[in-house]
Amino acid sequence: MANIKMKMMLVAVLLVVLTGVLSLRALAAKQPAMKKPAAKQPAVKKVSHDIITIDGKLDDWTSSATTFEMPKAVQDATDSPYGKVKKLWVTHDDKFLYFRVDFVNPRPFTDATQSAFKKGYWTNQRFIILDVDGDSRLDYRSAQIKLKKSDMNNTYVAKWTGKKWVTKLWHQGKKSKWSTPAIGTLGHYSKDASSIEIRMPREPLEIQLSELGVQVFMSYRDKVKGSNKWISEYYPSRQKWFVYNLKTGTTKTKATKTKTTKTKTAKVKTTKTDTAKTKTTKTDTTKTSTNN
Ligand SMILES: [Ca+2]
Repeated sequence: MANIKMKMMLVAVLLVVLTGVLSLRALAAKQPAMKKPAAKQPAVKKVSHDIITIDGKLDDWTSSATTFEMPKAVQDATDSPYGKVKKLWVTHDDKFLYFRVDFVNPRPFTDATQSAFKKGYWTNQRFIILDVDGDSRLDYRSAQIKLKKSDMNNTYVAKWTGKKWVTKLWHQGKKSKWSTPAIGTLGHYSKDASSIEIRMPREPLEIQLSELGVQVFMSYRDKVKGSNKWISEYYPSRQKWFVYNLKTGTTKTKATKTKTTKTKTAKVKTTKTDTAKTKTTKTDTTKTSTNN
């Protein structure tokens, strides 16, 4: 009798211990899932020294920014001298992406107020095109616009929905969440009009990868020095992208398969580092796509 009682007690004790162990394990298994943050943006290298003020003054662009030289073949083939781009600069901090475009020739403004272009020159001033999800198809583009009683230094960002362009980030002064100087989109030509610096907030762009595809886009019509037709010129080309790495702040060569043409692009890993000049890494990007 006593023996049976003992056995029953032992079983009871074992059950209690087992239940305890199981519930502890269940708790342990649950904990990491509960602690897991909603990872939206990729980890970012701290570049606290890269705070760029968008004011048209370029002295805050330091050697830590990544630079991309424009392909000579594209430069040489432009419709007008105003389509020629020299260099793209890209940098970022935890809140913003910063771009600077250096033109071969200053923008043909009528005067220093930068509020109008010379007769016979029209442009959309859409300089930056972004691919933020790695499919080598455009997602966003910047645009400069002239507002009433203002110059051309107003910037907004449009999103390509797959069918049409919609304004994603409004320019300053608009009643919109991202339209304040502290957190919003900004752009400003340099005083001599041969460069422009542009800032975009990262959060609303829903950047999914640490690698950003960037193109410089020149859209204009030049009656005086060009063919008087609307022209679209892309750097490095319509099919190729400069790739900027948000994690490292440097570039990496990347080739992707296109969704539309299913053409397999050869993977080219040619990363040249120019140690003499700056810390930048130049890249031969071969991301192929069919843009809209
Ligand atoms: Ca500046």
